[in-house]
Amino acid sequence: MKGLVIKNTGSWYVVRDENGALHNCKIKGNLRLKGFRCTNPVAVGDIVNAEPRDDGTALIVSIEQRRNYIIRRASNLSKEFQIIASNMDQAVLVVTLANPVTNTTFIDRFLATAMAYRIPVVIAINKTDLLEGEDRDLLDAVANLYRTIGYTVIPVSTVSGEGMDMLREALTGKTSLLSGNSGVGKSSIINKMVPGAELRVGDVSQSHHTGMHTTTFSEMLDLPDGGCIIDTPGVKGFGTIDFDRYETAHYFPEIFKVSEQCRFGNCTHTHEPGCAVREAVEQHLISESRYASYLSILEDDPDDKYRKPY
Ligand SMILES: Nc1nc2c(ncn2[C@@H]2O[C@H](COP(=O)(O)OP(=O)(O)O)[C@@H](O)[C@H]2O)c(=O)[nH]1
Ligand SMILES: [Mg+2]
Ligand SMILES: [Zn+2]
Repeated sequence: MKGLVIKNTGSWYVVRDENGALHNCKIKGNLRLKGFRCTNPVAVGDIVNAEPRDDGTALIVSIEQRRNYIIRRASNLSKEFQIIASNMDQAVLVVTLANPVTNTTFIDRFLATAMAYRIPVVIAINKTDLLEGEDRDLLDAVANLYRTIGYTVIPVSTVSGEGMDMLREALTGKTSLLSGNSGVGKSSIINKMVPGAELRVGDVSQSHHTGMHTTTFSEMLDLPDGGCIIDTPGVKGFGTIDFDRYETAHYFPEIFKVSEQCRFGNCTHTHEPGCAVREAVEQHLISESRYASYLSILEDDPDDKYRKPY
């Protein structure tokens, strides 16, 4: 039997076969030994082959090649990784400009990491109902900044309904990973998009454990018009992918573009003479917040890159 892993409940996986039937599956013991050190060799989004057992459950014996996947450290001090999800078409990053304010460094690190994983990102700016006057101008500025770089930005509110149709359109027919800090409204968005989902809203208990040894039970939720959302409660983002720090600029498209004009081919855009990137920041052609995020990734301790709980 071949099927799609739609839920991970710890030791059990729910697999939907090609006829739409659901199977409770365990993993065959020796599957754990293959590949890199990983606490969960099978992830939501995986296409797996499973062998039925007498008791009605099945045993996952192999995993089809993944189109993509994202990982994070299983815990702060662990050398083991956890695969969060696989075979995604895009990630939807939910951010807020009020209650709570999403840090721009978090946004930019997420975008850079997703680009390194080659996963397109749609930015949903939620809670726009809370923004009035000057805060509306801030919303326009932030949306404009990321649109100029090439991202799709959708201002939304689960309260007023603003942007919900546009977000639904962006989700339809695709497998989307829903990410973002605790409290930004991910569960509220799922409840609007997935009829009958009824996820708990305002539950922040998960966030206390972020960075500690939490096991994440991810789930795929079907959308009424096709496609699905992957919900990974307790996971805000993912650790920086293992890219060479000198490649950081590759994942900031507007910085990368300007860097062609730098005097030196190996310019890090920090101190070098003839740096076109620093020039562009001074002329406000590259945003200061984006440049600051770029520098913050450059300054990461290479041995510590999966540890930041962002
Ligand atoms: N004002 C406002 N509050 C919202 C909106 N969406 C969600 N919330 C509230 O934000 C809090 C966190 O929402 P939740 O969906 O649990 O966020 P999650 O932690 O990302 O899953 C809850 O109190 C929600 O009622 C919105 O569009 N506007
Ligand atoms: Mg939630
Ligand atoms: Zn430079």
